[in-house]
Amino acid sequence: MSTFKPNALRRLSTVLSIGKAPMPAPAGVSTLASFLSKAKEDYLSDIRATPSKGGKWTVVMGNEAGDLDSVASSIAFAWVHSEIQKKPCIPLIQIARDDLNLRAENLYALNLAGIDKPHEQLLSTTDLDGIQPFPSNTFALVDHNRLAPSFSAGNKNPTVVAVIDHHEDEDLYKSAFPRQIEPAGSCSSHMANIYPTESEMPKELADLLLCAILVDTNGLITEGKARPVDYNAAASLIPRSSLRDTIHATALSSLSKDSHALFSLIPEVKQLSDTLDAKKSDVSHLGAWDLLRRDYKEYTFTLRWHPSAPSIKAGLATVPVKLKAWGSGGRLEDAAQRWMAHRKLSVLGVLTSFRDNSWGKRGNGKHRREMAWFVRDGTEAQTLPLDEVAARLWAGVEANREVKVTRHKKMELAGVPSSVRARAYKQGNASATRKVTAPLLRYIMEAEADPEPQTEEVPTPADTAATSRAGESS
Ligand SMILES: [Mn+2]
Repeated sequence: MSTFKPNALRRLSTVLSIGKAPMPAPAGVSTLASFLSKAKEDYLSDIRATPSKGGKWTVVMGNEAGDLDSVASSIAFAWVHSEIQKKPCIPLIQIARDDLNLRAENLYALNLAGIDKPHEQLLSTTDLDGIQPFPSNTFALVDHNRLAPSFSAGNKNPTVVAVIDHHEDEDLYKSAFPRQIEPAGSCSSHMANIYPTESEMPKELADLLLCAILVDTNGLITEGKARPVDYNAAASLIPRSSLRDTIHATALSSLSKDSHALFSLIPEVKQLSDTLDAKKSDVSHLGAWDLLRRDYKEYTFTLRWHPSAPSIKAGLATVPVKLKAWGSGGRLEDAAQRWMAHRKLSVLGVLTSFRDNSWGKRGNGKHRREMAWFVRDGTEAQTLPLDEVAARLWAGVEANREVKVTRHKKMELAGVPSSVRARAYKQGNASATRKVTAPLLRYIMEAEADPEPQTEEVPTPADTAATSRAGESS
């Protein structure tokens, strides 16, 4: 906080002087929760009775990591589409129902937004298990911008009608409208900023979006990932959120546009952010298996350099605890083998992000990252050119000047079978998140020419550095 000037602090302390007593929560059912329950019930009854009825629905999804940003953004989109634009729209949370429990910060924020039985109120992939092809073909994407293959496989005319995101633009779906893919700390900020001004936003939705923004920007601190779009979003959300009852109204209206960075100093905002952060950081109850699937994304690559150009599946798991604390003694190798077999993966990257001297809790130590990679010759599909793929991966990762890896001497990964190759690294650049690693992996796997580690730099997209400040990945 040392970057704030004393006069700005004084200004803030005068405008934020009084906090009114918290108002009791209004009686009755949450607007947002009843909307979600009804949408889920209607959607499931439509597709179960007459599968073709799925065609009248727009299915909106966040990414398959199922983080709060994805959950909040997809719910916000569905609300606007259904309740304001009067077109049927259902948010699909891209994780299994039981996996909702892996993110305590999500449960907390959903509960704050009146969604107190998310397992019942939200549509998850578990609700659609075994239904092939996917029962709807109109999609909206938030918090990612490429439709996963399982939604288009065997599906007639799958169409992406809208994209709102803050990841690297993959240049797809050019006729989608809106199609807004711009850097931001949180996709939820885009959702707040494009909310129709003439319509009232339910308090619960403001709470949900605000929580997501706080999680993604470390509480809107100036040293974090927050950008002007995030501050603008928070400025519009706070007066509509349940914080409006505890923060004095004049305090908010007095915050001028250029002092939005001071949001992190409002006690009520800081308290909410600290609570979410504590929930998110406490993964001490999770073992290796849960840690691998808690924050996980999956990709399909075509090995164009190989004569038969096979397609493979690869996964990237982000884990907020250092490898040695949960993966030593063969635990990482074991969990990785099981997860790869379960997901039919040829490549798995485990990306850790943590602070020194901390066990899953936020400490004051230095922010560090590690990578562990596994390449596996699966028996499910075609035989993988195992050693060629592994050699490309090691060479490509080791040559990359953005991640700056060195071999991890304390993680030998000796406990893998002969059909698996594995290597662990320490990352020299702790700011390079999965937003950097995912495009790098795609490049290494798909580039037709051999990556030349000695003479040629492996490129990473120009805009990734800007979206990958220190902190957790998105
Ligand atoms: Mn996001």
